Parts: sequence; C-alpha cells; structure tokens
Amino acid sequence: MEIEKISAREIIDSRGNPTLKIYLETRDGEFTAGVPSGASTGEHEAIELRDGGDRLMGKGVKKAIKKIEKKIAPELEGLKTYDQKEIDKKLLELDGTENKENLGANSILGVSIAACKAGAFCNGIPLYEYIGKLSGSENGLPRPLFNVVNGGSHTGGGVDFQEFMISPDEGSFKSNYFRAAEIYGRLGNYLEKKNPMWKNIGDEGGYVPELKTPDEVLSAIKRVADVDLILDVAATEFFEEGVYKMKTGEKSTEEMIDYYQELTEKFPIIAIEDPLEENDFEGWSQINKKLDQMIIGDDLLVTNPKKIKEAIEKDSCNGMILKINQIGTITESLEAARLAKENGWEIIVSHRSGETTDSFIADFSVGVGSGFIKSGAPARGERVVKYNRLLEIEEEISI
Ligand code: 2PG
Ligand code: MG
Repeated sequence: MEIEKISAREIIDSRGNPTLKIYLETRDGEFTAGVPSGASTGEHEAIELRDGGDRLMGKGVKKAIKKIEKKIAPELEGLKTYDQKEIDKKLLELDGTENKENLGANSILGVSIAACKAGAFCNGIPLYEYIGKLSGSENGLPRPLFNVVNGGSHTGGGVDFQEFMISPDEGSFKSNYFRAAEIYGRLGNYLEKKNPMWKNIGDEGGYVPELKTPDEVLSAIKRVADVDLILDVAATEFFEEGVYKMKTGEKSTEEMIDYYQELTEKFPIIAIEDPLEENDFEGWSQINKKLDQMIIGDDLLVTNPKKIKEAIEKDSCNGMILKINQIGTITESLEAARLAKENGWEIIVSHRSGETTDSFIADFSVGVGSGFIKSGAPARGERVVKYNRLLEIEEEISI
C-alpha cells in the first residue's frame, strides 16, 4: 500500500489555538492525525512551525500546511506505508535541522502519526500491536495518572505546581479509570462546598481551587480519597534569576529538595515530575539520590535521546515523560523509549495541555509497553478519548 496523497488543514485545539490535522490517502483508505501542543514547553523541544504576525495571535499553521503539501507530500508520495523507518528518515532528511525548525515538528509529527496508522492497517493488525512490533516491546496496559487539580501555566492564577495527579492502583485499567472518575467527582463536590468558584477547571480538566500552597491542595485530595499521588511541578516555569519564585516566597535548590522531602513524608506521593529547572542536571542528581520516589524528567529530557543519555550518565532521574511532539517522529520516540527501558527507567507516555481528539497515544503507550500514561483529568473529550480507547484495548487484549 503506497502513500497517494498527503494534505493538511488548520483546526482548533482544546485550548482554542490553531493546530494541524493531517490527511494521508492510500488506495485502501484515508488516515488522519491531530497534532498536540504544549504550554509549559521545554527550552530544548523540537520547534513548532507557526505563522507569526497578527492572524490568530500569530499561532496560525498555514506555513506548516504549505511545508506539508509542497515539500513533504511530493517526496513521500509513492513510499510504502509499512516502512515507518524509511518515512521518518525521509522526513528528517527533508528537514535537515537539529531542532526541526525547517519543516516544523508539528508538520513532521502529523505525517509520521498518519503513516503509522496506515502501516497498522495495511499489516491488518491493531495500531497498538503494530507499534509493539516497531518497538520490539511486549504490549501492556499502562497505569493511568489523572490530573485532578491544575496549576501553573495551565491556569490563570492557580497554585505554583502545575499538576496534582491521582493514580488508583486497583488492578485493571478499567477499575483504575472508574475509581479515578469517582474521586474526581467527589473532589469537585468537596471543593464546590468550600467555594463554588473552586470547581472551575484548567487546561487539562483538573479543578483550579483558590488555594495557595501545594500542601493545601494535597490535603484537599487526601480528604476525599486515600490514593497514590503524583506531582508535575514544571519547576522551570517559576525559576527566575537562580531561585524558585513561588507565591509563598523564594526557595533555593536545596530548599526545594527539602520541601519535596517534607511533602513526601506527609502525603502518599509516588512520583515527582520536573521538580527542578530543566538545565540543572546536577540538582536533579541530588534529588534523585535523596528521595525514594520516582523522579521523572519531562522538560529536562524533552524525549531527546541525547538528553536522555546525559541524564543516564549523571543519574539525574529514574523515569521519563514520553511526548511524541517533543521530538517529532515515531521512530525517534521509539528510540527514546528503548533507551529509557534499557536503563531500567519508568516511562510515562503523555498528552500535551493543548490536545485534539486523536487517541493515538493510547495505542502508543500499549505498544511501547509504558508503565504509565497521563492524559489529564478523567473528564473533557480530548482527555477521555485516550482513556476510553484504552478501555477498548484492554477488552481486546484480554480476549
Ligand atoms: C507537561 C504537559 C502535559 P504541556 O508539562 O507534562 O501535562 O504540559 O503540554 O503544557 O507542556
Ligand atoms: Mg510536565
């Protein structure tokens, strides 16, 4: 099955920003992909191509569409859809830059995902199974992490830490998902009683209560459920002039580490993502040594094999966030997963705060056999479409 035509259109994402939808046509059907976009993006992520200027606040993707239709399509049309490596290699060659600024990681990723879906179809197997074959991993259902309180740059004026996640551990994916939805509902009722405005939500569907400190948020969650907790601090977002500037005052790196230790003694926290800023590999090594919790690199690693190798050498973390749009192609994402696994790290496949209703990452997480997935709250269409797809996969796999 060959690629006959590739085109793209500008659509709107879950945050109201323009993004790309890609259409890849073959003789046997059309395959589409929606491209996600972050807010708390890492400095070293691959570059999204946006139009600039005034239209749509500079965020339009017409330039990216032009690159897809004029540069990428003519080179890829005629290639076999089952050759993901070859397709991704061609995309990298065409771009020719280190950070994908020429074609844009958004253009490249959309085409790479659509080709992957076509590849699964022409092999006559489910997408997760096909990704499993590409990655050489055993398929497995991930344990979900649900973001129930939003903060940082996913809110207007929320608490400093960006994400407060819960992760029921009751066995099946379905039981964890449904339990999380129940806790989410109970937490909403609890917060609403304190103040109806506190039930309002942020970019990833979690509540945004007007609480000042992470302790207060964690205490509120603890009031409604005894459940494992995960933080995404996204610390780079409030790191300024060598210190962490929070609403409650400033902290040095050492003080931040002590603060995390205190929090882990008070609450059942199993993992902390981006506890320190994205360039401080040494500070990360200290916290990784000091705490027993999983220390997860997101902005630190940006799903980039080079950064992952540096973190492995310095022992800066023991887990990584895997975001396909941080690096840009499926093949490179699989390489990142392979490196992490080889080193015994945990992998959390992740959505972005700006999402579409494409459920690709659900299949991707099962395919690479990641231990975890995070896709926001157990609420809002663009979040639950991934979790709901995992329900289907779980049922399919268990037959
Ligand atoms: C993160 C992500 C997703 P964003 O920091 O992990 O939750 O946020 O997409 O804004 O980078
Ligand atoms: Mg993060």
